[in-house]
Amino acid sequence: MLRLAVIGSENSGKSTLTFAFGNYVRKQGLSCELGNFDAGCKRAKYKATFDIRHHHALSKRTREEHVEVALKKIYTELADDDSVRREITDKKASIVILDCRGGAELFLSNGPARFLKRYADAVLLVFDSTECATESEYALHEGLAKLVSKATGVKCTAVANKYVSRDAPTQTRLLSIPTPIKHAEDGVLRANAVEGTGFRELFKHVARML
Ligand SMILES: Nc1nc2c(ncn2[C@@H]2O[C@H](COP(=O)(O)OP(=O)(O)OP(=O)(O)O)[C@@H](O)[C@H]2O)c(=O)[nH]1
Ligand SMILES: [Mg+2]
Repeated sequence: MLRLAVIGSENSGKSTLTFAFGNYVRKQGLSCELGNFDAGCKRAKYKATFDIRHHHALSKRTREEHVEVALKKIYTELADDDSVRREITDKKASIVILDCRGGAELFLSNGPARFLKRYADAVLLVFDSTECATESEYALHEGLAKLVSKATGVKCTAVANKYVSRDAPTQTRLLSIPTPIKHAEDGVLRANAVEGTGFRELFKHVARML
């Protein structure tokens, strides 16, 4: 079984990717379960077989403390919570995707890093490629993924989401029709969670770790 944690900044498309890639994994003949690890999630985007909101509510804590502080505490508590960890480890699916709240910076700190170390076998650091003006921003996320790997001991790979190939004709890009996504030479995977493109490479990447 592979526990795949999805992390990344707000609105990068973590939940959409979790749901769509989960369906893709099932189409490849593997069983896949989804876990919501966003304690502040207001509306679920998919049917999760694990929901952190049954254990921790972010809104209760944020009345008294800053959201980042509250998140750190939740992940720190989870890291040592063997009963919750067992709920994930005991799943029978080939792949369990953990849709986590928080970006690379959060998971570089002690408690959250230990959470990933104990709950995940691999991590995807999702970022919004439409917010990247230059290739160097891809390199930045690739670097952040490496730092997460180092801090957690779990392999973390950057995924440029909302990606539409720049080689696509203008009209294709404007209409956002699925375009073939070139193999990532730079170690950053490309995907478009809405169009479902880039999933073949992403699946190959994940399957190598099974
Ligand atoms: N065009 C495009 N839109 C996307 C893609 N993935 C996600 N979105 C949109 O981006 C928005 C945010 O997606 P979510 O999946 O909620 O992102 P998230 O990272 O889970 O967000 P939070 O949990 O709120 O931090 C939604 O409006 C999605 O429809 C994509 O690949 N392409
Ligand atoms: Mg989400």
